[in-house]
Amino acid sequence: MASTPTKRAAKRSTKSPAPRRTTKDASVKLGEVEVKRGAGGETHQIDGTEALTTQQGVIVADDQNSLKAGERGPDLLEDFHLREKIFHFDHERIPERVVHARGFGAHGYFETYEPLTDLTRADLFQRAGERTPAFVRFSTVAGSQGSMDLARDVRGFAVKLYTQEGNWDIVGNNIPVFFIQDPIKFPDLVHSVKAEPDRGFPQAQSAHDNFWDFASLMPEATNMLMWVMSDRAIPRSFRFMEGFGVHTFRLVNARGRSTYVKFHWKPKQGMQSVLWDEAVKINGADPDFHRRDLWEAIEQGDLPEWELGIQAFDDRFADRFAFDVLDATKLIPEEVLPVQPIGRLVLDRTVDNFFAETEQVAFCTANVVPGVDFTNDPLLQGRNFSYLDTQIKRLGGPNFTHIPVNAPKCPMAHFQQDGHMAVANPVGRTNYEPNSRTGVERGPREDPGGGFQTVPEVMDGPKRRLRAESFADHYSQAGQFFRSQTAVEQEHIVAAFTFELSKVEEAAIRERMVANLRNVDDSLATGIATRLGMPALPKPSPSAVEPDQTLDPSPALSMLATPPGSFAGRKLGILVSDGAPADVLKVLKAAMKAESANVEVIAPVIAGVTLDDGTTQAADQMVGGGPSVLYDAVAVVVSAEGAERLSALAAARDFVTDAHGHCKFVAYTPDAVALFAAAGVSDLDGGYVKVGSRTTAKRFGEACRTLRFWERSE
Ligand code: HDE
Repeated sequence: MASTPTKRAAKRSTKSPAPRRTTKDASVKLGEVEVKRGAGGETHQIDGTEALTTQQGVIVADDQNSLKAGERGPDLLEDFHLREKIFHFDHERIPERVVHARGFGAHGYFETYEPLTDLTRADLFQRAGERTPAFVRFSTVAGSQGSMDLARDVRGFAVKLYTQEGNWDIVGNNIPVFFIQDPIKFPDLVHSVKAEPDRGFPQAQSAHDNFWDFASLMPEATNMLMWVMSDRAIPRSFRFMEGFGVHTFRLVNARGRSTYVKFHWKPKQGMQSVLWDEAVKINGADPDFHRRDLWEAIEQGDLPEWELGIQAFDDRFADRFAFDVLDATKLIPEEVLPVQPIGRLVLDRTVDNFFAETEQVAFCTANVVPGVDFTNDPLLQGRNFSYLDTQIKRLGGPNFTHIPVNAPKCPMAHFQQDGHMAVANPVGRTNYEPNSRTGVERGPREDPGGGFQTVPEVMDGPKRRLRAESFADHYSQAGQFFRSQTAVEQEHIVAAFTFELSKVEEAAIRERMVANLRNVDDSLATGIATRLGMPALPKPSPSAVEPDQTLDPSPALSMLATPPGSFAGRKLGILVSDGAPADVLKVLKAAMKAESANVEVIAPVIAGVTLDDGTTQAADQMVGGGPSVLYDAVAVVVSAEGAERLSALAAARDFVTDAHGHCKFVAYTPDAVALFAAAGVSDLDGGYVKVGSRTTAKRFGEACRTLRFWERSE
């Protein structure tokens, strides 16, 4: 008969009190599902603390020393605790995603605004106010799991909606177009951007020969290149970026009528990016900047929110539109076809365990529900194969849907069984269909009425490997994107191309790229060629279709043309010193509260400072650990003596020079001017606000709503 843990432990140890069996804290929560620690859902306790056990549930008496033969003798094979511990550790890693390896996830819900019965029979769109649980994972594409957050890259924006009729994944990006038109080029694209195979670097960067060699030979990538060289590719945070389903999908109503749709996620917080110089410095100061931001916002209750919108259209629109709606390198401008809001996504819960949820979540474009269907976008068709396939490799077998984060939250019944790590096998005797059983023994049956139906699109045509003629215009929308940007954004694009191409060693690649860009916009190509020091502007590369330079600009493509006009959810960094005026600090904090913004205090030492009224101000960061790149705006609130001391610190001077160079709004007290001068900033332009009272602090808060004082860069 098995002895109780209490008896066993009592026999084993004379020192520690006997552990008791208790049901307190008997389970851990992984997502929605409670995982019991023991079969009985109990844990062993010693003095109110959970007892350490092996995976077999045996209480461990000594976790400090392995079992040895003699005091200085060799380790013994019979040490099952040592072997189990090391064995499990050895197998902790699973293959990282081949792309989008670095990601960060959170839970939330999607709320439907109004029923969309006319457009779709999808269950989640049938009732106003319906809330559907959601899991979202944001990611970068090129870097490994341990790479930095602020890489110049497209961001993944993958949403899993646990609807009552199955899981629906919208596996999108923060850029509405893609590099390639055909899935057969995806491995080449990814090989080219990842580390070069012989040397194993660069990490998480497109600024190298292989990427630009490939990109310059693939004119279809040009539109996407414009986006990745724009500030969209260095977002301020996940909360401040748009998301796109990219492909054209279908919504299908109960009568089987299908409507084409493009999906858009619009951040309620507005869009915001950082400058390249900031991105580079943030990567050093806080490589986890984006994940920390999302984590903190949710933990503080400042819940990130996006509106889901659709561009809905029919065949008539598709036939008339200048570009093929099945071509993922093209978008439909919002000015041509407005985005209609249909619901909102709110992220309200951080994960309990990064590995269990963020790492093991498995998205798949093929996860659609009745009322949603695919189109023949070749890229989408290719993805439908790839995602399922890659999960099997990554998660080790076909049962990854048993993992709580991947499991549907609606009823499920099928005859699929066994395989690695099967934890939810069907019960009963019958595991095949048809069968002659009755009652519960009969098992599930198909439902032609309620089940998923594919739109019966008529297909006709020869079986061939080809690229449709309608996919041939590679430059017109790239030019439209460039011309839709503000002057500041255009300058950033020119600078980004210049930087990236300056890292390319082979002159021929640089030249070929600039030759392609001549088909986009001559001012863009000339600007880059000049900055690269090219002796002559190359001829435009031949293009299959004459680029249309007359497309109307689309202001919706520019971030700065559509500013949020709000500082909410942003962060002010206040640099303080001993003797700093307490009343100014107080009014600044109040002004930021009124803007729904956060404040961090940066002091010469982490212990904080003593203010002029004798109170102590704790610090969130010491000056070397809280550079101004981590903040959306800064304030320098110091005493005369404090300014002098700070002037001697390189980190404090950099705090000012960077904030200035990055066009940030700066609040200051009069004594700060000495520090500004030491940092080489003597011309205090309109972005500097002297703060001494509630009114001036409020004025500063209002100025911050513009996010940056761009006039400084002109
Ligand atoms: Fe992906 N992509 N992709 N992709 N993708 C993956 O699936 C693939 C594409 C996107 O947070 C992989 O689970 C092919 C477009 C996101 O877990 C893989 C093609 C868009 C994520 C894969 C594309 C995306 C992935 C790697 C061309 C925007 C991360 C790991 C036909 C609409 C999801 C995985 C997460 C991940 C294949 C193109 C977005 C290998 C073959 C276009 C957001 O299956």
